[in-house]
Amino acid sequence: MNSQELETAVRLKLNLVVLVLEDRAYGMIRWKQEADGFAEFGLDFDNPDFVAYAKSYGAKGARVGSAAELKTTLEAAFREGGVHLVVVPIDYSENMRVLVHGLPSA
Ligand SMILES: Cc1ncc(C[n+]2csc(CCOP(=O)(O)OP(=O)(O)O)c2C)c(N)n1
Ligand SMILES: [Mg+2]
Repeated sequence: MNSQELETAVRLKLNLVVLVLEDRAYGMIRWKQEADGFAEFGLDFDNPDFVAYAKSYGAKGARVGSAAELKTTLEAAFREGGVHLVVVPIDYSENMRVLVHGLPSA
């Protein structure tokens, strides 16, 4: 939640790959609140163009369009070196079914 640290990473010439899970929301907080029976409130947001945002810092930016593309994009980023931001559209809508209702309680 402190994306301006991209500046530090670029300035120090780090080899760093950052993943952004893009859901236009505070997704995990929504999921936890729902699991605890709270009403949903104020959790949806618009996102910036993260690829353009990364480039504005002098980092490389990419957005994946499929699960298969994630692997090739990450491999290329690690191979190339430098600072990369990889945007991954994510769908948390299965969380309740899989991770709450689908798991036996401890
Ligand atoms: C600087 C800062 N402010 C607030 C928080 C509290 N916080 C933890 S997770 C979260 C929501 C994160 O949303 P997002 O980055 O979109 O991740 P998602 O849960 O959607 O995957 C917040 C506000 C924090 N960790 N750091
Ligand atoms: Mg989010």
